[in-house]
Amino acid sequence: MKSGFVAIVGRPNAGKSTLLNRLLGFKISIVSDKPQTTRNRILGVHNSDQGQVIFVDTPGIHKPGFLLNKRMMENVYQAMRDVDLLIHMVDASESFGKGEQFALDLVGNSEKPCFLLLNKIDSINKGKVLPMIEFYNETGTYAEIIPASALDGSNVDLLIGKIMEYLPEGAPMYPEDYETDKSERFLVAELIREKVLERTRQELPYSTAVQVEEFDESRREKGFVRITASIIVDKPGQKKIVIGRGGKMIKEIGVTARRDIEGLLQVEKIYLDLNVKVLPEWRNKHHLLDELDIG
Ligand SMILES: Nc1nc2c(ncn2[C@@H]2O[C@H](COP(=O)(O)OP(=O)(O)O)[C@@H](O)[C@H]2O)c(=O)[nH]1
Ligand SMILES: [Mg+2]
Repeated sequence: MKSGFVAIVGRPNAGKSTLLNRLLGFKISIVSDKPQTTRNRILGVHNSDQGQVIFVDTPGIHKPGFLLNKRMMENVYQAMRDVDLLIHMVDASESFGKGEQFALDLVGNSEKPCFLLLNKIDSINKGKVLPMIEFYNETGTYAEIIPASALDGSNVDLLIGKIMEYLPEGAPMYPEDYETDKSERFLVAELIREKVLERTRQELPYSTAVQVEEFDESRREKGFVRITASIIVDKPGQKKIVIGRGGKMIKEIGVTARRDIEGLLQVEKIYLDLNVKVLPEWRNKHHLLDELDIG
């Protein structure tokens, strides 16, 4: 049996969280078309006849500005130190630039074996794939180069097969029913944040956090859970946007989040109480980041 840790790293928006969800077969890490969606390290456990792979989803590799971003990058470095194998994910539909070079150097300097996953091949001209493989092959950084699509699942089985070849022999580290290191509370907050990200633009996605204040599961056996959560923003103007005209936006966020949370917790009905709080400069304050369990 094989057993080991694999970190999924790469630029923001490469598709890392989409891949983690695909590998596990259910949604554990939120996904959006905005960069810097993932802020924490998120463990997801994959079991098969061949062994156990513990995948670590990470924030996108970027140059940090706020304290939040420094902590996000600290998560990337730590994940890279702690694992047996790295998967560097690249969005193959984007042209190579400075940001990608930065990521390439970062994984190139690591002593861990590293795979390159050329993602989003569903969205590009097939003729572009071979030259990209050649380009990355010449860097000498990668043990394997795999074109794939996290979205439609192409070559994801192949990826798992290759991972198994590189992982050490060993007994599983986690029991078979252990899915993630994150609490339901954390996952609930993330699902709500995902709904905010879907509906906002520019600065707002970056300056939003979600905190679950109350998680009342005293009636869970009967199929009801009551959750109170705050959507945290940086400025009063942002609060107005999140609430929306006549409360329209926050209502939509609530309706869509509730559906997902019902699926996550496998209960019939969630009562979701949402409010919006302004916490200026939360992204630069250690105690708030700790309290919000971010980074
Ligand atoms: N066409 C296409 N889109 C993808 C693929 N993988 C991810 N995406 C999209 O890319 C965006 C970023 O995905 P996400 O998983 O959040 O990226 P992350 O920031 O690296 O975690 C989302 O809009 C995804 O739906 C893929 O294989 N093909
Ligand atoms: Mg992500």
